Amino acid sequence: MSQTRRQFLATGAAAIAATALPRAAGAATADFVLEAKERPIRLPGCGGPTLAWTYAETWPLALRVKRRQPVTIEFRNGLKEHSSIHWHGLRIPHAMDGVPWITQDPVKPGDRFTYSFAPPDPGLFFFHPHCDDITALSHGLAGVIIVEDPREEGLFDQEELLVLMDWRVKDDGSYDTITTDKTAARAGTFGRLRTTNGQLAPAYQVRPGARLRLRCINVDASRIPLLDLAGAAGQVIATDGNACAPFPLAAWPLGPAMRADLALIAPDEAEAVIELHDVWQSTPVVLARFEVAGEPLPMAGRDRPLALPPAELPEPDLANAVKLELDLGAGVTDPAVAEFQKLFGADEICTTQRVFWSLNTRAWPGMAATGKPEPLAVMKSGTSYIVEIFNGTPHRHPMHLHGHTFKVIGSSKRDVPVHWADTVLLEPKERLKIAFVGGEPGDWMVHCHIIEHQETGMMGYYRVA
Ligand SMILES: [Cu+2]
Repeated sequence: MSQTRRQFLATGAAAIAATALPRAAGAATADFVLEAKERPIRLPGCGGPTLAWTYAETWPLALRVKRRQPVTIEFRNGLKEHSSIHWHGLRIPHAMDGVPWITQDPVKPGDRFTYSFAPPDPGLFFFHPHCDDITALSHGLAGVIIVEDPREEGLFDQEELLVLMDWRVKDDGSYDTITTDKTAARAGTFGRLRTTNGQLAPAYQVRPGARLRLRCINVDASRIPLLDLAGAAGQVIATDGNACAPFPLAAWPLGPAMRADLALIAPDEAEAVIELHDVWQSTPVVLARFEVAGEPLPMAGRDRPLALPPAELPEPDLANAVKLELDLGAGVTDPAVAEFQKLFGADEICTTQRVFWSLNTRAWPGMAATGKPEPLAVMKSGTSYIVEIFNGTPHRHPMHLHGHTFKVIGSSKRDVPVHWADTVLLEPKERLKIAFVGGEPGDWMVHCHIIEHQETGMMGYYRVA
């Protein structure tokens, strides 16, 4: 690696590190301390502050950890409601999965809980609470965690983390309507202010010929952008953080909680501009800009393929897999919900208040200390499964499975490349197959990541025995 290339790499890394919480010092022994509380932030174009819920003084927050290295993260709950942290996409022990009443007791206001795990897979992951998510996520209570892998060192000259989120705010910075029954029963509520890293289409400088990695994550509760690039050709090199056989980027959908790593080589012309677009509408929305400037990087870097080392995940045995079905439904009234909720007592924030959606004709009643519904299916650890998901609704649903990374192996409607994921988008009337190996024993949530769908019935769990 040339001196210029190395210096440039260091600059790129520093830009990301600036958003990470400092390692805890003093009394705490955890590697990171995350204190969830209300903090005022300034959003672009707003006349006043927005009272966000954040885990740290910076938003967005990005933690960097190392693959297979134990990490401890102390969560302090400075909110007025109980909470927990779900580590979305990380294949970590069940007791660390962060779902109140299912994997741990809720962390009460003023209390603490220490998460500890050694992340097994490299990539870009997500963390957030798992009750009252529509309030929490709409107020920004989310973070990202990047798991570094020594196999990836030196593959790129520069990387940028791009955290996409709509803010449901008015011009004065105060909150707009977070949810309505009408939108919860359809595509979800959309925010007016579309941001990338909390800014309007932020600009980054890149050198001519630079090998650029864009780690994109959608932390929004509803929006599904179609990612595309203008000014350079891009490849998708990782899906939900997991390396894939690179494929050309062309209107790749990034549903809530989904991630995509894009790779490209910056053009040679100084003053060229590359833009990351959402091409869902006929007029693209610019999500970020990359301005080419400075001395060109050596030609030698451009011949290597833009790819990551292959993912190292449990490979499902497709020939001998047990087959299951998961039907996504709309407009269901499930009398079992009301019956179940009689058990619940006073915990409101985990309770399903309205039912618009279902999985296998059952609506999720919520989480409670006093019990839970039966699982969607019982699986065996180490056995391979193929789940055929059918979306019988007129809306799209990004479906997430906790604690497992699955392989998307086919669709009835789209030419979807085989890829690893923990969240997969289903188009209306689409049948899609995923395959995976039953993981650690425990109850693992399955749900839509359009949060208003999740919180109005579209959730359940698989029990791995
Ligand atoms: Cu949904």
